[in-house]
Amino acid sequence: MTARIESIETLLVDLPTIRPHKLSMTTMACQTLVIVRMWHSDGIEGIGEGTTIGGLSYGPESPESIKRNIDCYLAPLLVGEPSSNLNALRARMHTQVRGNTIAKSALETALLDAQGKRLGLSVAELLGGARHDHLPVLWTLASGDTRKDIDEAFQRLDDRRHGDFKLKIGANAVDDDVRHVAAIKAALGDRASVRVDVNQAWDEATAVRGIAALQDAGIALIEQPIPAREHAGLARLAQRFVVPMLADEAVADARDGFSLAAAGFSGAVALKIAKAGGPRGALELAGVSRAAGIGLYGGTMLEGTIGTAAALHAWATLGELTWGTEMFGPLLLTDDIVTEPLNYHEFGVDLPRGPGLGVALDEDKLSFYRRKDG
Ligand code: MUC
Ligand code: MG
Repeated sequence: MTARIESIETLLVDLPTIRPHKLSMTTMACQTLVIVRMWHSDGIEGIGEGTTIGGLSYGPESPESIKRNIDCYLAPLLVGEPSSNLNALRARMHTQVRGNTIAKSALETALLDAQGKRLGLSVAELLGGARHDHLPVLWTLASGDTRKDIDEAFQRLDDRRHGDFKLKIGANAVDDDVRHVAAIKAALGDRASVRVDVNQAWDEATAVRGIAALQDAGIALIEQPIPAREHAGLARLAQRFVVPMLADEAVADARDGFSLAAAGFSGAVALKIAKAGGPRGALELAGVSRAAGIGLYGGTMLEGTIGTAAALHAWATLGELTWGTEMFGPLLLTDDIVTEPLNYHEFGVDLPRGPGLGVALDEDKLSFYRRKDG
């Protein structure tokens, strides 16, 4: 008998960060995961996660809106439908609900997890098969303090945890940011590559000044220097500098990737399941980008283990991840809500083994950290 979706529960889970994480638009002391539990008539449970950064400061969905829009709009579209037809379920969600890509990603993840468990396959196998079982993972230095960032970087290098670093800038004056970045790069020398993420903080003229100085300091990649919607400006910066640009907020799905490439952009795109409405949409963006000669990078919204595992299954299917991944979200959090954490070692992380996502909820931790009033 065809299994059907029986019920969907969404939970908000608040986990403290190991230190303040300072981005251009917010400083995070806690991360809120939106966890989806989806039960099917064959007794299988699929789990998913939708997560954003800093309430509404990063993007148009908040943890609370993700939960509410799943409960009120998306879950009713899915409950009662056959569990296994992901194409039909995606079409229902995408035609009847606009936007809300993080909410959709949590649900698509739960559907893939359940289908994998049903068939005895990992999510990577459902997506066509893994090309890698260990993926490189960088670390973001964002304490806001140059000395602390340098110490943190050396610790991670010595532990063989991370070999590449991303610095969050844009909250301070451009000259101060450049000094901070150049000091860290000079301290690390050839031991590590250093990139920056400006998170849209500069206008184009400031970006030209800042990027020229960062390029001279030996920075390897410049992420989202100007506002997301300025595709033509990002293409101009990509053409102007030798150091490549990484499009993050500017590109969510395959259509954005196409329009960015058509505007003359070269460089790389940050794939994120949260931006693309799930692993499938993120892989569609990967296909368009690759066809346009644009490099790929496995991006995070600082998800916990469930969302991180979902993304890893998707990135593992890609032959080439030019710039590796930043799937370190669980390491930024003081605790976890799964029984077995991901295995980070040798500058990367192992792809969890299936079936499904290959991760399981720890019920005690979940009931401890879940928000009781929402
Ligand atoms: C972003 O914009 O890249 C990813 C890593 C990190 O520290 O913040 C995120 C968001
Ligand atoms: Mg970014």
